[in-house]
Amino acid sequence: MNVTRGFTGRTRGHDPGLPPGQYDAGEDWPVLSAEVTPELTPADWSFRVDGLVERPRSWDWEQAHALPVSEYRGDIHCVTSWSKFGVRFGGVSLDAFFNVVRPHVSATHAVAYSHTGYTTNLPLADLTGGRAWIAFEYEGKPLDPEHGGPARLLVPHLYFWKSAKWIAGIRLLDHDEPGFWEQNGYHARGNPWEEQRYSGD
Ligand SMILES: Nc1nc2c(c(=O)[nH]1)N[C@H]1C(S)=C(S)[C@@H](COP(=O)(O)O)O[C@H]1N2
Ligand SMILES: [Mo]
Repeated sequence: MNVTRGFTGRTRGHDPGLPPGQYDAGEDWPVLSAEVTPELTPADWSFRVDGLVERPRSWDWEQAHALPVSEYRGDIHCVTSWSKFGVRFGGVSLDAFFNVVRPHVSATHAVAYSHTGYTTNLPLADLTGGRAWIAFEYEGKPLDPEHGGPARLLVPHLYFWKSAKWIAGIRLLDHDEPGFWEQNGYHARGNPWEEQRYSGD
């Protein structure tokens, strides 16, 4: 992750931190929502992990905040071609939730769903190993409602549509099940470094 970029200055021309077909949005952080931003307070929020797990369970705001804090510093990439460098999110690693529910060996895929009904599918392997978070904070402040606050999924190594805002839960499955954008032609995995934008890429 290019955490030193802010100190060294950006290179003109091709930036090695920029996946193919992306541009640097600089300070801008565009809002992309298929839904109206919900009025969701921390008191209303909950997060559930179920499906192919040993012990399905839900966490409320306080319970989720009792888990170890974990931070992401790095870049994010939207399929509409903007990227942001060197952002900082605070939250809890999904590993901490999975340690409690214990995914079954048969679990290979996941569907993440929002309190609004938005869904997105991912390989389970993309949610483990310290690469995915339930994020509550951006740059040290509570996540803005339009960016998914009070809590969103964060899977920064994949295109940002996988990072479901207003995250409500993750269901583990033994097969892949297309989510909202994936049913509309977007890629099942969405790796920006391989430009997996649309199904067939
Ligand atoms: N619930 C929900 N989550 C969502 C979306 C959405 O429409 N609804 N859009 C996705 C897309 S396409 C992107 S690029 C990012 C946008 O996040 P931002 O609005 O914070 O930039 O959220 C993703 N998560
Ligand atoms: Mo996006």
